[in-house]
Amino acid sequence: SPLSVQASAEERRKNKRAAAGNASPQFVLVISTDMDHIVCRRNLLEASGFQVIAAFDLKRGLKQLYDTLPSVVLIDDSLLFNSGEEMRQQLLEKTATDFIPVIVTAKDMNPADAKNVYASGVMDYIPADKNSEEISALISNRARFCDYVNRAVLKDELTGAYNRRFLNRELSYRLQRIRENEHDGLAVALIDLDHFKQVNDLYGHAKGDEVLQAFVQECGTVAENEDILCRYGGEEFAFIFNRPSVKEAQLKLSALRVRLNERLIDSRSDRSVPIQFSAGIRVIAADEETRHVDELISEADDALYKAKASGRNQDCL
Ligand code: GH3
Ligand code: MG
Ligand code: MG
Ligand code: MG
Repeated sequence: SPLSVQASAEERRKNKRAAAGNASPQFVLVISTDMDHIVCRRNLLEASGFQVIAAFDLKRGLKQLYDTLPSVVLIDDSLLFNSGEEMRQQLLEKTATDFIPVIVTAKDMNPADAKNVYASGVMDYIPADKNSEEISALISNRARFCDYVNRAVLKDELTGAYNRRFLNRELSYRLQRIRENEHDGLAVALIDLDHFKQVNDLYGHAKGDEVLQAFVQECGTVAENEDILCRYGGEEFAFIFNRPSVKEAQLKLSALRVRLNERLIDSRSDRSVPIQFSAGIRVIAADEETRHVDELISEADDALYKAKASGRNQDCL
């Protein structure tokens, strides 16, 4: 089919997630019953560097929306407004949550409809035959907005690690994929820096901030492709490892300990102290009946508490 998309959904999401950090291809989801319209938009958008994902009805469009997190959704007004209230709400809620602009195209523009279209949460309402250069520029503009906002909303400003909002979103997505048997499982390490208050007390808050940044940098050196570090809050982090192996998680954490030990807070000072941490590891196997993100985190937190109670600077299960 001329509309087949080569990259898998997983691949597209990966790109999309990377886009929260760097420039990478942006996806436009075109939902339309009109094959000619889709082909025409696809040619236009691909020429501008976008990748196009197509769906012929709202049901399939919704599936693509969840799987690929596009930067813009372009949809026929007839599909958005005649496919049933429930699916329309689902599209509008999901795009609002992920800050994905929705552009509605209409074959016959009715100015009287515009108010209702905008009131529903749609960002742009345009004629389907609008000049193609103008459409390209509009879509680039909206895609930029989407990526900018997502970056601002999903990353922690101090350290550049992902934030808790991203953690919740990413973990629930992965748990869902595990339930659908499309994911091999994962491990989460909940990490809390040891005696961090002392770091602030000894060196000042600014130095404490630097330590948090250094910690995140070192985590980057042990992370593999799909591993993700999130700042959970304060001096607590969640490291998501993409394989359900306790052993691998432990190996990465000990590699991290070695790196941190070599990187003292202030090597010129005789009061130098190494950055140490305690961690609680929770593994979710592919066949486990996984539950809610909160439960997963809370179990990792229990293990973290054990590590603290057992003398810190160690991991527990
Ligand atoms: P332990 O976890 O080993 O029990 O001891 P702790 O000293 O780390 O204990 P606690 O969790 O109570 O203290 C965490 C400290 O981290 C308190 C807070 O001032 C500091 N902190 C949290 N966020 C930041 C931050 O963004 N920058 C700096 N500099 N300090 C922070
Ligand atoms: Mg803490
Ligand atoms: Mg604490
Ligand atoms: Mg602490």
